[in-house]
Amino acid sequence: MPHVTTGTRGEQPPPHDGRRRGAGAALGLLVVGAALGFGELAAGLLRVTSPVVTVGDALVDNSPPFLMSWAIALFGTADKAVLVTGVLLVLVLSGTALGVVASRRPVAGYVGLGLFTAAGLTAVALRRADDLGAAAAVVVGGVAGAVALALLLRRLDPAPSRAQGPAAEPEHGTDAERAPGEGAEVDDQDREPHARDDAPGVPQAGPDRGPGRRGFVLTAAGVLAASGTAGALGRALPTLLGGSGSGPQLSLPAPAAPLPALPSGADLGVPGLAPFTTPNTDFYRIDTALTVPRPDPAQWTLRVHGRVDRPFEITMDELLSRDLVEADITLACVSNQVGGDLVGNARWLGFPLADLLREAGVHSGADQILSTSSDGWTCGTPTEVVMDGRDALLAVGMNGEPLPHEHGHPARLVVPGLYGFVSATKWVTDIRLTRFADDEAYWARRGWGVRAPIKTMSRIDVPAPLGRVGSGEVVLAGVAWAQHTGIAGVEVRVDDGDWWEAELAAVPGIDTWVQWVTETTVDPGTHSVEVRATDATGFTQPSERVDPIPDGATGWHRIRFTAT
Ligand SMILES: Nc1nc2c(c(=O)[nH]1)N[C@H]1C(S)=C(S)[C@@H](COP(=O)(O)O)O[C@H]1N2
Ligand SMILES: [Mo]
Repeated sequence: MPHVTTGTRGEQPPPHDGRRRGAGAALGLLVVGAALGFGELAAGLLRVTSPVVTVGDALVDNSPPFLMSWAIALFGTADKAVLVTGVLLVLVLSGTALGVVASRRPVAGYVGLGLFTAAGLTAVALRRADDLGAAAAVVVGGVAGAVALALLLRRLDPAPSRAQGPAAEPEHGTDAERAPGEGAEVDDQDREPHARDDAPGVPQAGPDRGPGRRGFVLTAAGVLAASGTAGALGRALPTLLGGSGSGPQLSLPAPAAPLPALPSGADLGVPGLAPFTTPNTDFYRIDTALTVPRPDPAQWTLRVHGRVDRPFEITMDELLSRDLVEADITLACVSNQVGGDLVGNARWLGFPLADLLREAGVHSGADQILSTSSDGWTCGTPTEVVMDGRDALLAVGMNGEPLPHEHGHPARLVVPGLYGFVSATKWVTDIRLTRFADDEAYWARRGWGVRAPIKTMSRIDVPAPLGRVGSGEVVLAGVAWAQHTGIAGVEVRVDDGDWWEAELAAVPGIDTWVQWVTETTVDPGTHSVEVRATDATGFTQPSERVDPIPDGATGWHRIRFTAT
């Protein structure tokens, strides 16, 4: 138990600003921790979105497009981690400030907490206006913060009466009303030995109050433990309560007409080359959700409505009892840079989206399928594309398993040939037929394309960029894609020499990527490789480098490697 012995016996203690600030900062952090922990617990109990996530979501949704593009460009798929870190940093900084101020002016602490709570409620209103539970979780967090603040302030500032003797010992509650000028007395806690010496034999505190500093530390430890437990419990509750926490539990029916196995030779098995089928656990993940939504399959419904003759709603049981089909489809993200890995291939199981829409009877003129996820993300897909006979799916399975939570469990859309942001709604719960003239989806509103077919693209996987290989015979390999068009050829050149045709692996159809491979001989030294694909329409990838925004990157992928 450290004792601070500055100041001499009998002197008025000088105000120890640094120490007071330190205690205040700790207090502020504990208060923020209590608010977060109990907010998390309330969210877990009420089965609603955690306040932190709601705030993060609201930030994502309401940040200006240039900021989002910048964040995606700069941080890629780490953008979420960066955002969460940023939110936590802001909380730590403002919590510290709140504590320092509150240690002098308790009222300001409560006002600050009120502002936090108001910010949380604003986020709820912006993001899930109809969600009273989410609002309640925010309020619970705010109240917990206030309770922690009251408890800690009491301990932080136990001694205004000491100099005056026990008769003047105030009720703890009045601490909060002390005038700011009296803040210097905070330091009395540090001077416990002196205070004690100054009034020997005088009972220092009520039975509930330890010596000041010790009392503060004990209370702080108590608040920390309670908040930590509450937070951990809140986080664990969804898993403990709902069966869906531990992993998708759906049992999928077999497809009514199973696809044949992949053609032999679809996967060349070249070390370092992306496998033809991307394992679910390696599949790229892109979405705006800070925490993975986990709609309960038992409660899940998909509503199909809008400009249709027969709006309806379908449950998961009804969906699974239908004749499901399989399709091999390569998904690609519009944000993928030339050479990037925001692309993956899977065998999807689902119900044909066109059939579903036909049941509803789509009005002519309803040129946009506006789909919405359980967390409110929206996506606009051209109706004519989905209805043109391609394997657009309302998918429930991915590579023989229920959709992983990260990839849209229990149901998502997959449309071959369109970038994910205009076609691949995960956690889909609502499909409304509308017109592009009437409604703008999430990314369209932020300046991205409206109709965004995937651009013909190719990538070099082997050698790895800046990789080292032995000189002599060198294997070059990669993938190329032009979904729903098909790849006709892939050309490669080394050190800006002549182009030559690479060998293409087998494919199950025109909706997947294709592996390519070729060989060359190189001298020791550094070399470049470049690749370009030509699709089945005869169109060859242009060399011109174009940024992903608004509707996909172009350019030839070029890497350097060293032969030794
Ligand atoms: N609900 C929801 N679905 C979404 C998105 C999203 O932000 N929210 N992002 C889309 C984008 S931009 C892409 S590229 C694909 C990625 O799907 P994946 O994460 O399964 O690879 O999901 C699409 N579906
Ligand atoms: Mo995307």
